Amino acid sequence: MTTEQTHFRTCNLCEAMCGIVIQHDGKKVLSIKGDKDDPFSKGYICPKATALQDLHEDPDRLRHPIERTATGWREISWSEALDKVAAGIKSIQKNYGQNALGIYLGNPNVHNLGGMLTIKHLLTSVKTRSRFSATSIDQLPHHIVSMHLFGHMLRIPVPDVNRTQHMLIIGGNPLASNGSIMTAPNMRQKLKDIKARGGKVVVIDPRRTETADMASEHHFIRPATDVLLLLAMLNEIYAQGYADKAFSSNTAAALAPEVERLADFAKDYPAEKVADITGIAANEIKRLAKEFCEAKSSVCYGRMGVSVQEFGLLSQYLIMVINLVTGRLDEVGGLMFPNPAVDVVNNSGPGYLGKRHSRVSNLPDFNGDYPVVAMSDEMLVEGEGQLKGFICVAGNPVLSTPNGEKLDEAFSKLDFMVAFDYYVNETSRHAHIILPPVSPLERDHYDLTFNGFAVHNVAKYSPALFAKHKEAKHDWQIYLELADRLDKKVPVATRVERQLIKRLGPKFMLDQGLKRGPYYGMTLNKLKKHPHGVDLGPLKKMLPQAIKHKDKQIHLNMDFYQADLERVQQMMAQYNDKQILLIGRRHVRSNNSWLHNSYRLVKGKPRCTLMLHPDTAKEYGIEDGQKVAVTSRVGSVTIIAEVTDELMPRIVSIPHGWGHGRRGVKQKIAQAHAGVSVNDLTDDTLIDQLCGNAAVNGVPVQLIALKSESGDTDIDVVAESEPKALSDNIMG
Ligand SMILES: Nc1nc2c(c(=O)[nH]1)N[C@H]1C(S)=C(S)[C@@H](COP(=O)(O)OP(=O)(O)OC[C@H]3O[C@@H](n4cnc5c(=O)[nH]c(N)nc54)[C@H](O)[C@@H]3O)O[C@H]1N2
Ligand SMILES: Nc1nc2c(c(=O)[nH]1)N[C@H]1C(S)=C(S)[C@@H](COP(=O)(O)OP(=O)(O)OC[C@H]3O[C@@H](n4cnc5c(=O)[nH]c(N)nc54)[C@H](O)[C@@H]3O)O[C@H]1N2
Ligand code: SF4
Ligand SMILES: [Mo]
Repeated sequence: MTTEQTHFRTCNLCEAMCGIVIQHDGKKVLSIKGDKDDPFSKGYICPKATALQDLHEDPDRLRHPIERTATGWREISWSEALDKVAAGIKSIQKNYGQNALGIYLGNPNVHNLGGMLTIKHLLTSVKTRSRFSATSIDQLPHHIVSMHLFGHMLRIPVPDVNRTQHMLIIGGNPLASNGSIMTAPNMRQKLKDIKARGGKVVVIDPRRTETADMASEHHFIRPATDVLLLLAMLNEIYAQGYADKAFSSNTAAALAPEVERLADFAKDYPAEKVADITGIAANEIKRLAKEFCEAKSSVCYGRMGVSVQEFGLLSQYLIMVINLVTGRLDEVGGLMFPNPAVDVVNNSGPGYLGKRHSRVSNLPDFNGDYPVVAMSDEMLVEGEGQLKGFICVAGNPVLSTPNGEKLDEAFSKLDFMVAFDYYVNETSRHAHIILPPVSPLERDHYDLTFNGFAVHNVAKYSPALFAKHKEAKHDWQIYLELADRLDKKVPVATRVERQLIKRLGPKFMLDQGLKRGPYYGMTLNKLKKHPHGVDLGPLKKMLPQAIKHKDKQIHLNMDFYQADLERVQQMMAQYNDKQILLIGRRHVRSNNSWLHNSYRLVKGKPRCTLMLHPDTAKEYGIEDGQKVAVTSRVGSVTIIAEVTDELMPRIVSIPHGWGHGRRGVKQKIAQAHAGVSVNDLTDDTLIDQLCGNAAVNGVPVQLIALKSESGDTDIDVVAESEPKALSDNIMG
């Protein structure tokens, strides 16, 4: 007889680290609820938490390795699969060179304890320099700013939301996303609390989002013009004399030798000059700056909308600089450095930009990864170094990176591809072999990354809820078993580490990290005794010791950023305020491209719609519910219009992660709610040239209203390219 039991864990689906309580009978999940005793999330969860059950039980989720044959997929044993993958990789590298093998690491890697701790073994064993990751369509600017200023790419300060009196949110929608580079469950309550204690929340966004709706104030802004708003604010901060006042009382600015030079940085950008382009009136910009400076405490925070656009890096730099010169960095209620129990900063390299450049598009690498926008050309353009083989680890770049159709085609031409994934999705359908890991409920969890971005210091460990099937494998086991097959001659230390991990599981490394961390007496055993987690207190002042530069000073690296103002000038000179621009959107029931196979999450009104303002709709003869062809330089999609004054006129929005109608996908529920992929419109040549980050917000598009009878047959959203059968290729 099975009895009902209770299990506590931390949800690993997004960055918020919510505590959950799972009732189960030893085999099946009975319910998933918020854990009221979790010191961090205090009972809050979002609707995605229940998807952990759906994912675990999903009949479409792969439980065995599969191989593509001329007649379809067939299950194969792990040893056969790993042998074939190793042979495939070796053959590519022998025939075309070490770097002819590409590898892409998707977002879920950073939500995976075992994966994070062991990925280096996979990377060192495949030895390729052709590495890519989701970072370059996401938080790359945050890493570069922190690397420059504080000496480490992961030394990223976060808003002290629990204590601030004024929060200026630029291009973030934490009510849908549950926060990012700001691990902060229940942002609705946190923002309510700011207002309740007499503070203010200001949102700058081309869409009146869920977050904007509950803010004290919201301003529309034309996409990718935030850099102008930020320059004008910086200019005002000096013009109104706030910067000088801040320096005298503030330690962080005193640590930045170049700070005086900032007085001139934005002098050519008075509010009057940027008002028309941004869409925010000059007197409003002046007021925004004044109120930010006069609040008892304040913090400026920018996320996807400001990072993943043409001026993402310069904008994130300006956000940091504004916090610095107004005395908000490393201050209670400002931008503060978390102090996680496992100090990832001290256990990893600081990062570097532009050591190498991509072969075809000549874009800089960051910390060994080339930008994702370079990926398809590296496969399609012939010549020495052309990618012929590929490993996709927990990612779906066909749906998640710009010019998805081109990438789709590129993958279909590879000689060999392997995907480590739960599903046959839009990307892994091109693989010759798919290696599926265990479900999140079958593994131990600790957030190595997101504790480093948490707005309150905590440590929480979750053991696996269910034992995995004896033949199933963790991601870390897949990495190590492949590494063993690929490089037999490894240094003794590496061999010993691999043996230890195999024997003890990667959690022994977590234990070491906890013991070496900043909290005396912290061990894995201690965390096991506290199933709800351990409260390590509010954020504390961390400067100057948080700085990783040897001289313990903040390096503003001004010349590098100042040079980018030339591009800003060009943008202003050529600006066309009539252009329709496309931006993205997130919904609380969606998670990038991969939770659409949970019926609970996709049911209801279709969410993959084109949002546009009534005036824009009228101008193009578009009615609510009508089909619209949206076209960009790279492609077209047909999508249903959702007319709403949430959007700024001339700005349209489509969420990413949809487009499951491509042939060969095997996720029944997702296919029945297919939608279209916005990344069939986003452009791999539209980038932030300062760092190579993708620019998916602010994409120029054209709109055409379609008569209902024209349907979507004239715009083909189903990929033409069918993957080559494995037997046609090197394994045959
Ligand atoms: N236009 C536009 N594009 C965007 C964005 C946007 O805002 N607009 N957002 C961007 C951002 S911020 C991100 S992070 C990227 C995400 O882009 P990706 O990381 O490329 O894509 P995901 O949709 O997260 O796909 C994750 C895949 O990993 C698999 N998976 C999940 N968990 C595990 C696991 O534990 N192990 C393994 N092996 N596989 C697993 C899932 O089945 C899924 O197929 O998308 C980016 N793309
Ligand atoms: N439910 C859900 N939660 C998620 C995810 C998900 O897919 N679904 N993905 C997770 C991931 S990987 C990430 S990185 C985070 C992202 O977390 P957020 O950055 O908070 O997420 P978004 O909803 O993309 O918010 C970006 C906002 O920027 C606005 N915007 C677009 N262009 C511009 C612009 O040019 N300027 C300004 N000022 N604003 C602009 C958009 O309208 C949008 O409201 O969310 C994470 N959480
Ligand atoms: S907010 Fe994120 S961590 Fe919290 S329950 Fe939802 S998906 Fe899980
Ligand atoms: Mo992301």
